Amino acid sequence: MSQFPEHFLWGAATAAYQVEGGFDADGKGPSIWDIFAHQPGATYQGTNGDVAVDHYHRFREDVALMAEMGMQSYRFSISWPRLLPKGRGEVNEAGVAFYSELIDALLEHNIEPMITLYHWDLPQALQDEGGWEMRSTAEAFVEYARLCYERYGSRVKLWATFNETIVFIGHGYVTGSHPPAVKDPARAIQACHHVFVAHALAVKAFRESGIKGQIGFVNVLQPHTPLTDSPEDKAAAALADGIYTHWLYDPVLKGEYPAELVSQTQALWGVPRFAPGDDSLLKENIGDFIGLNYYRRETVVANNEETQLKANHSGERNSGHEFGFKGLFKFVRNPNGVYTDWDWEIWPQGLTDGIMQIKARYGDVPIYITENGLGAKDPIIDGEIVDDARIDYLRMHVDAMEEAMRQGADVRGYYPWSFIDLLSWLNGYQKQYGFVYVDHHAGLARKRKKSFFWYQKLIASRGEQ
Ligand code: BGP
Repeated sequence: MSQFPEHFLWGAATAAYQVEGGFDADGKGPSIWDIFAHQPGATYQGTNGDVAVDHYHRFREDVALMAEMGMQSYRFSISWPRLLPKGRGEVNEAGVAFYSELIDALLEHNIEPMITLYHWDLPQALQDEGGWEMRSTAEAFVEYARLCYERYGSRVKLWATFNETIVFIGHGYVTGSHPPAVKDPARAIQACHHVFVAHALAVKAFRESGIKGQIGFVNVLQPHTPLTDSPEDKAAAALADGIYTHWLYDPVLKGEYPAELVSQTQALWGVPRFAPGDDSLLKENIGDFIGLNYYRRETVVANNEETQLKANHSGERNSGHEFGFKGLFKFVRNPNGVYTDWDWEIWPQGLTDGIMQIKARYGDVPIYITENGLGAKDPIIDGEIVDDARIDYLRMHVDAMEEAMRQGADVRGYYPWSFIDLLSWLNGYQKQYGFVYVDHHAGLARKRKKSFFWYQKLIASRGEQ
């Protein structure tokens, strides 16, 4: 029997920089991604989000497609510098109006908006002042959050503050592959702390605003399995889990850092500096839900080799994916694993296990699966986009999510990544995730893929199909 209750939300997700385009339209200020992606060699073949898939101008057409597919909710992010070009202060009313019209269009089609306030496009003006390393950025974030509550709060019930700390902090301050392209774990730890402070301040402001809704945090869910049973590999996998999961979930779900892990890693990157009052701020402002983005697991070994932080951005299998920190852990290929062209292991069981681990550690926190999907170069046969591999991937993960619900997890919605083909941050437009194809050789025309019709049936049958 289906585990999906009537109020379960079947949705899909996107993020501003990846779909909107209009990067300098109607008074928008530059974000760190606008600047970064224009630097030679920063992204795969120099792709950027200047135009993206032009959702900024075509959102009505896109919302009509969402409605046709039967989507009940749409997770999208707001571009902070579209609303506040300098990050704080003067409001760009044209930017405010864009999201206002988008929200109205969604509601006209009975599609519940879920807003992500921060999906990585920090106003460049704030980066120029030091970005997330400065506590003042957390204060500017709350000003921005309040503006969004004020303008959209009467119409929007579901809110998330941040998307995936591990990615924008990890890549922004450790691997250096995202802006601001720093490679210094100690700076990462402090920037990350200011993100938690910003989250807590925004949760507090949300509750003060009286909005009748829920606010949460979105994190990557990435299980780590040791390659062998050796105590070294097991310890390396546990450490990777601790860093990827506990370090980033505990502060927003328990209001504190995992003490044991903090002392274990102190010699490597120090400890976050707290300002007076941070302790109680974090503890008193736990969000209402957690959003989980699940794509893959990693197989882990202990690592004494030099640090290597290379990822596959070309979509050619086995093209130099080597990711490991000296003395900590290294990700290796699972010899029995099934992989995507970008060397991500497909492991649906990890979604069930991961959800159950969250429940075991944090209790009955409501969960939304805020991202899940397959990045692939979709086959086109006789003009049709026959993305059977995506359908298989999503079907297996819907089953895995349902299994966690059967085991008692409170999962309230599912948002595959992504509604439409869009810009993959470092992999260009060739890594497709959408239900809707975008033809870059035909004026960005939209076309329904095979998975569009599959998801339409899945929603109509409430997960049965
Ligand atoms: C998540 C991000 C998304 C999206 C997705 C797929 O980390 O929240 O914005 O891009 O991953 O990743 P990629 O585009 O690198 O394949």
